[in-house]
Amino acid sequence: MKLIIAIVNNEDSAVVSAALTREHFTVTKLSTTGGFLMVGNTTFLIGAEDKDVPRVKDIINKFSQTRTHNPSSTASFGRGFAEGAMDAPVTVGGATVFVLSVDSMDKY
Ligand code: 2BA
Repeated sequence: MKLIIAIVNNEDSAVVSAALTREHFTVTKLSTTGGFLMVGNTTFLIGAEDKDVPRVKDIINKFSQTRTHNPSSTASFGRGFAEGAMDAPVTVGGATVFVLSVDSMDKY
């Protein structure tokens, strides 16, 4: 079994969530914040059988768009801003996906 951790743009999170649940994957959504831009994003936790990992990744990839973050359009107070790195537009995403091996999963 694997634990998939996927960091998704907030604007894509609803459609990603809907697509995953429609295909009977179970997901947990966390409200998170990127450390560089200090802009909100969504982190999905998805427990999945090894054989299903490619399908989960395909769905996330299909519904996650790459966007350009214009620093002047949003208040940003992160490290990048502090270092004066926020003058130029920043390309964000699609999604950032980690796949971790799971020793066990129990429900009590
Ligand atoms: P943020 O940390 O807010 O980063 C937003 C975007 O800023 C990144 O897009 C990247 O293009 C740029 N960026 C991030 N750190 C940078 C740095 N130290 N120097 C220059 N540019 C930098 P993405 O790579 O698509 O990442 C989107 C979000 O995914 C990140 O938001 C963060 O929340 C998460 N993420 C990405 N890579 C990660 C990693 N290795 N570990 C943990 N979280 C990660």
